[in-house]
Amino acid sequence: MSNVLISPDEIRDRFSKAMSQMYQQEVPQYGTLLQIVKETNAAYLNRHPNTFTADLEVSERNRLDVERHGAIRLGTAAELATMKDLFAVMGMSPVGYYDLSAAGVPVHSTAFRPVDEASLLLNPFRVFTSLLRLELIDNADLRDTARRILEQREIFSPRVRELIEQAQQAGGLTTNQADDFVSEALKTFRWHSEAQVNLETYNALLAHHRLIADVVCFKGPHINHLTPRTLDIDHVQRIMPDYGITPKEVIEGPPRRQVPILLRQTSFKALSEQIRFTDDETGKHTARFGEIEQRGLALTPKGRALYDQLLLAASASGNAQDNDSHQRHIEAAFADFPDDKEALRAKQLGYFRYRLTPGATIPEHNVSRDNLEDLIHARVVTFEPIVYEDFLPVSAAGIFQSNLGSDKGAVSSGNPNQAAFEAALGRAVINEFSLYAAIEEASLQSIFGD
Ligand code: OOG
Ligand code: NI
Repeated sequence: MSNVLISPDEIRDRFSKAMSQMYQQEVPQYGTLLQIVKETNAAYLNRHPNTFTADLEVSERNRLDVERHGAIRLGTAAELATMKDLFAVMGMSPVGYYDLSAAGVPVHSTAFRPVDEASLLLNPFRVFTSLLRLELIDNADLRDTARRILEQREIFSPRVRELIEQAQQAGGLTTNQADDFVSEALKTFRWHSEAQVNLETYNALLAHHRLIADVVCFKGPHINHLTPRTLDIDHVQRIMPDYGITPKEVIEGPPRRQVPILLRQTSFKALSEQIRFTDDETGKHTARFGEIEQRGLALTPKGRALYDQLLLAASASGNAQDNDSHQRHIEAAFADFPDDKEALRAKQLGYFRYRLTPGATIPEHNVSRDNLEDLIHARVVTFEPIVYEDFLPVSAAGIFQSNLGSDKGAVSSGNPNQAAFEAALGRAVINEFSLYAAIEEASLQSIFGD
C-alpha cells in the first residue's frame, strides 16, 4: 500500500463526483438538468469557439464539465466547526459572510471553496453552508426544543472524524484513505427519509418556519441541491419545461449582457418527499431541489456597490411575475452598468487577468507597470475577466424563499453577526475581494516581474 499523500484537490475532485452520483440517484431531475446543461454548453461553445483562451481551452472545458455547487444547512456551532475541518481536507476554505436574516431566513452562511487559481481550474466545487440562528426564533419553548434535539444528534461518522484527524496530523491522506474519506464524508450529506422527531414536533417547528423544521428534524444536513454551471442560462430556463421540469418564475441576479457579471441563477421547485416520523406516522417534507447558474466577471467593491444600487432600484420600481418581463425590467435598470471589457476595466468595476499576447514581447526598457495602458493599447498585453466564484445574498434569499415559501413573519430579522459566525466556525472567513485582487496582481507580476 502506498504511503504517498495525494493532493487535497484530488480528494475534492473525487468527492464532488461521488456527491453528484449520489444526488443523481436521490433526485433524478438533477440528472436531467445535468444533461440539459451539458448539451446547452456544447452548443454554446460551438457557436462561440473563442470563449476560452487557446492555451487554457482543455482545462477550462474540463472545469466546466465538473463544475457545480451544493448547499447544506447546519444546526450547531460544533457541527460548523467540524464541517470546516472536513472541507479543509479537500482544500476548501470558508470565503465570505452572508446574512440571510435580512430576508427573513434565520441563518447566516459562508461558502467553502478552493481559493487558488490552479485548484479552481481543476475543480471549483463549492458548498454554500448555512448555520441556523436559534436566537432569531422568538418563541422560547420552540427554541429550547430545537436546541435539545440538535444537541443530541451526531452528523459525522466516527470513521470520518478519525480520517479528518489523520489528515491533520499527517498533512494529507493516501489514495486509499482518500477513498475511505470520500465514502464516509458522503454519509453526512445523504438523505434520511426517517425523521429524528415525532410528527407533532415536526409540525410545530414547521408552523414556525419551514427552514427550522428542515434543519432540526433530520439526522443529518442533507445536501439540498447541486448546481451545474451553464454558459446560457436563458436557454436552459426556456427549455426546462420540455423535459418535465418546472423552473422557478424568474432568473435571479443581473440581466443577460455582452460581458456577463457575477452570477445568474434559477432553480426548480423542491420535491415533496415521504417521511417516517419516530411515532411511525408518515408525512411529506419539501427540501431538495435543483438549480443552475451562469457565472461572469468578479466585480470590485466599487462595481459591487453599483450592482447592489441598481438591483435595489430595480426591485423598488416593481417586481415582474414572469421571467420575460422581469428580464426586460432588470435590463432597463442596468442600462448604466458598462457592458464592454474596456469600460469595465477603465472604470475599475471588475477584476481582470492580464497576459502577454502570445508571441508578443515587451522591449526591455518598457517592462514597467507604468506602461500598462500603452501596452494594452498596442495589444501587447491583453486582459480577460476573472470569474466570480462566490454567491449573492439577495439571490440566495430568492432561492431559499422559492423553496420554503416566503414566510417571514415568525423570525425577527436580526442583524448580521459575522463575529458570532466566526466564533462558531473557529476561524475568520476569507474576504472574497482579497482573493480576486490577488489573482489580478499575480497576473501583473507574471508580466512585469514585480
Ligand atoms: C442555500 C441557498 C443559497 C445559492 O446558490 O445562492 C444557494 C440553501 O437553500 O440552503 O445555494
Ligand atoms: Ni445554490
